[in-house]
Amino acid sequence: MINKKDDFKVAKKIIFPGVGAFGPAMERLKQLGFFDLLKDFINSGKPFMGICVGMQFLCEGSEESDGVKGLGLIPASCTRFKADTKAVPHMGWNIAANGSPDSATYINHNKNDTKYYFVHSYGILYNEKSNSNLKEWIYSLTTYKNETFVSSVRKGNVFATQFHPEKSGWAGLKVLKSFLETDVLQGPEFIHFAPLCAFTNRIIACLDVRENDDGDLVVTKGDQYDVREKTETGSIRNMGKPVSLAQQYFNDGADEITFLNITSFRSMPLHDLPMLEVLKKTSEEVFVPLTIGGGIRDLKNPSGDLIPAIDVAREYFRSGADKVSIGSDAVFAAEEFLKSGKVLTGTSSIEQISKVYGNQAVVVSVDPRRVYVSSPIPNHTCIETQFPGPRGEKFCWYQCTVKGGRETRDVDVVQLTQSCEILGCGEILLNCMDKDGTNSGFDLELIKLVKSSVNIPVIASSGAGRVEDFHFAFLEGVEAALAAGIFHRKEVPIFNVKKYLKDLGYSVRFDFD
Ligand code: 1PR
Repeated sequence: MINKKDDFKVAKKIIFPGVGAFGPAMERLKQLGFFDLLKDFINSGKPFMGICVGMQFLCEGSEESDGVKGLGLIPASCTRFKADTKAVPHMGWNIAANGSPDSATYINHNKNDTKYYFVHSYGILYNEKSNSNLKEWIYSLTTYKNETFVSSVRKGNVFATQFHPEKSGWAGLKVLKSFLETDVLQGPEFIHFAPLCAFTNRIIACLDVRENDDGDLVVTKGDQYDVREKTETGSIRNMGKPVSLAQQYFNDGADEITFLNITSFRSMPLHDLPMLEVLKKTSEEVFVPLTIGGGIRDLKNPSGDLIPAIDVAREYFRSGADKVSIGSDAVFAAEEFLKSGKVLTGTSSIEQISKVYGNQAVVVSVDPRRVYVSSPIPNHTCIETQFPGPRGEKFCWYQCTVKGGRETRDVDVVQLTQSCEILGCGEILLNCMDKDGTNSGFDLELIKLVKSSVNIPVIASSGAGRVEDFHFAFLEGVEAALAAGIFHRKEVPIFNVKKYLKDLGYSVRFDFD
């Protein structure tokens, strides 16, 4: 681990897993005095591997942070994906393809089944004509809908991936192992071709975590957010231990794991965040992206000092989280934003965290519930529903809630998600209080409404009961679908969901390599 400048002298190989936005990452490297030391290390001919921003660092610059210079080794700049026909960031699993059959020294190019985890809005976009000067660098290409980009580079002692091998399951660990164990880095000249898009729809396992009445941290599961047994004791439902369940879902093939600390609306001092330990232990054994939600906001410690949300998030990232999910605080931020006439102040938790860690690191978790009305109302986006309300109302709007659904606010789901996208969130976790725990299928009308309102990825959540439900959600265009109850109760294994989707022709990730 490189902690100080002297560590560069003894390092034999360096892996630089850069995270965050390009500008702040480069600034931080310079502040630490590491920018030039990395340059010297690479020039010395010792093996270097960059990951994500660690790869972009090798470029001349990035559209993400105008005027900030990278190392300039790769003769290219990173540009933003176009959100014309697809969600941005490119967040999920995709292939890294190469036309040379014998070039699989590091990456499994040959089997189009091998998928790696990507999460980025910027990259080295590729087209055959303009990128002829990149020829000697390109090691693999990946296509995301209508754009192809360079997903890894390799030249001399330098190897770098835009995807995250450390989050790409066993396939990714093989990439890291090859880099660590292989000394000869020169390979044959590669044949470049733009591969077909193999972007997968993600299947996410969600673990709602809280203390039970005995003070143990357990995974629980609610019915429309009520997590107590319907018995006389009314104890908290206990579905298992957070770390071991996460391990199980990783082994079962979950593409991502989400932990939600569901009682975090209670005040918590920074040093006592219960999920930090869960994340540390999980990230030692689980090699897919981890999202943590619950209590991501400005906190006060017992002495009354303010701890900004960015510091809270930093603790979680350091403990192994890849994304943080913001619930209640996103609703309050959206209210402020709308009230101010859409002024960006930079002070909301979404803005604080996305500025440093990038949009892709900030998820907004939405807890809406239906409000039925007999005709459309002026201040909220209403839909005509196929499932009329209790008094036959033909319209409804989706009201946002905070504090685990305990309090409703005068913000609808379109206002919330659109505001949060502008504030800098990179993904929407779309729960639905009416559907949660019902096994009756996702609220497809809600999904359609939100999906058509934002350009960022949307995760369908709440209500999954059968493998078919995932297909129906994906037909509405969501990038991912999440379930809890059916996985915890072992009613529908993750494998069955993926097998069903694959048989229907979806691109799906199986990590059997
Ligand atoms: O407000 O930033 O502290 O975040 C709190 C987080 O905790 C929010 O993301 C909120 O959704 C979540 N939360 C709070 N209370 C509950 C509860 O259940 N009492 N869980 C709760 C929300 C919804 C999903 C669930 C899916 C799938 N749970 O996470 O896993 O609905 O369930 P299903 O497949 O069984 O239908 P903050």
